[in-house]
Amino acid sequence: MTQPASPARGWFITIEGPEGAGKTTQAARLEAWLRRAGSPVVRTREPGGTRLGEQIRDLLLGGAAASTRIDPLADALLFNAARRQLVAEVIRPALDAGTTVVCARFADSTLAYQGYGSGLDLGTLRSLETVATDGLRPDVTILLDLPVEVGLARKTETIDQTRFETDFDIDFHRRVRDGFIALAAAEPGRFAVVDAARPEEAVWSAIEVAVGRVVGPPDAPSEPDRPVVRIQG
Ligand code: ATM
Repeated sequence: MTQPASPARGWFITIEGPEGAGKTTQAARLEAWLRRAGSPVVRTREPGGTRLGEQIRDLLLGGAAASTRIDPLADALLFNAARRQLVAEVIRPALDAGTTVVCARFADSTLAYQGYGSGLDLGTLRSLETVATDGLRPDVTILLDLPVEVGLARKTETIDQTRFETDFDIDFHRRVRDGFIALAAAEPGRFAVVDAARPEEAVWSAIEVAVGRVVGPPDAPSEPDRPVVRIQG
């Protein structure tokens, strides 16, 4: 990764990855770590994070969705509708106020799932993303990568399965994983790829290093004129 110039707003950090990668757990640890550093933080997720977004999440992932064959473009539009509301209501105001935002999943998930997974045109999806986000992009994206079999096995041990685990085959999930890896390879300055098959503590250590290189360690919060340094992913 290359350290991006300090934004004249809060940092926007996203955590991406396939199912069972531990995004929620690691996002919570990152939030706590940033708070200890004295940084105001908002942690949120996609789809969701607003009242409307959580309703859309329910539509897309709840019980009713299991009995509906949802068209991939309808999927993409609904994920982007939730994204739009989250950007407008939560993310943009927080960033403008100097607050760091940690978001579990963002637009890369649509490219990976509806693009690489379901086969929608990536250019179309990028256009939708730009409309939904007004071009807002994360400063740092942590990709928690792990073999699909490992991630799906972790999910079958839990009760929070969605149609993505029950209705989509293993090849779909392999395409999603490969898609995330391709997205990371195309933007090495934004992405840090972390091996999420390792124990939680080791995964956290890698995230701490990757984010710390960009925003500064907890005892040295970033300053607006921090010099840009070159770092390894
Ligand atoms: P989790 O937030 O629990 O990871 O579930 C959200 C699901 O929505 C996830 N499912 N699986 N597997 C991925 C899917 N999703 C998309 O397909 N496109 C998107 O744009 C987003 C944000 C999520």
